[in-house]
Amino acid sequence: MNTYPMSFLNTAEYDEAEVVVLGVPLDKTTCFKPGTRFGPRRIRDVFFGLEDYSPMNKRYYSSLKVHDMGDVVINDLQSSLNETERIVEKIYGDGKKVIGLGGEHTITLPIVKSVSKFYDDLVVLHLDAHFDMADEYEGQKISHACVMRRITELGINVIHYGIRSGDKEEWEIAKTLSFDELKGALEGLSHVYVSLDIDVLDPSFAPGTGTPEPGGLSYKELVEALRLAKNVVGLDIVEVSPPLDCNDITSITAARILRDFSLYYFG
Ligand SMILES: [Mn+2]
Repeated sequence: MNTYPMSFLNTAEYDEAEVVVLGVPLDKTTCFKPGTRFGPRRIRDVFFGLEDYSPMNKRYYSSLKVHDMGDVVINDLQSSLNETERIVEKIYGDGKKVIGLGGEHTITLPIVKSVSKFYDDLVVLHLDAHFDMADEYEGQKISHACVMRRITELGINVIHYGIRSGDKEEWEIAKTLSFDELKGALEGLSHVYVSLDIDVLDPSFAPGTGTPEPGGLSYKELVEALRLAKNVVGLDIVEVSPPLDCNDITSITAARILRDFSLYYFG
């Protein structure tokens, strides 16, 4: 682990924390423009500029016990994923919840694998511009473009929202919901994992990402969708790419979601 003792996300020691932030700066299967390896670090840095107080929750972030564990050490793809899976399993075994910071979207696979060992009725809410439902991508089964397909194969139900890009086959095997359909689909679920690819936002709201797609959600629309999820037991925010960003808009947006939804989901 690479730890960040001065992280502004940190409000508690590990033992007393309810929530653990884990950076996974994996940036290996990114196809178009790399840079997500810098995501966790930049999100931590810009978090400093946010108010501690969250008006949406009428609470201070610092009232939540959050431990920033630092980043998973990245080696080759498979050992990095194995290490992520091992650490996340330990965190849930200790009775805590995880907020994962990417890194590329592939990191959701080991996180969800471990979380699903603790909740056998886990459902994934996937917010993204892309389905990530390809069977393989550039000859790889383990890729950001296949991550939701691999999760589905674990027997875990995935709800897609905000999707506007994918291969014909992906549109045939999966569907993206309207806001009202999402409302219905999330009703009555007892354990939800939220996986947020920042490119679900319109590129005008989140330019700093490797595969921007026009026609995305506004920030307010994203917040409305995120608020529909109840009984959330884990969250990741992925695909923030600081080298491609403009005025830190995308990192600040990710930091703001982290502040408001760590409180909303786990507070
Ligand atoms: Mn995407």
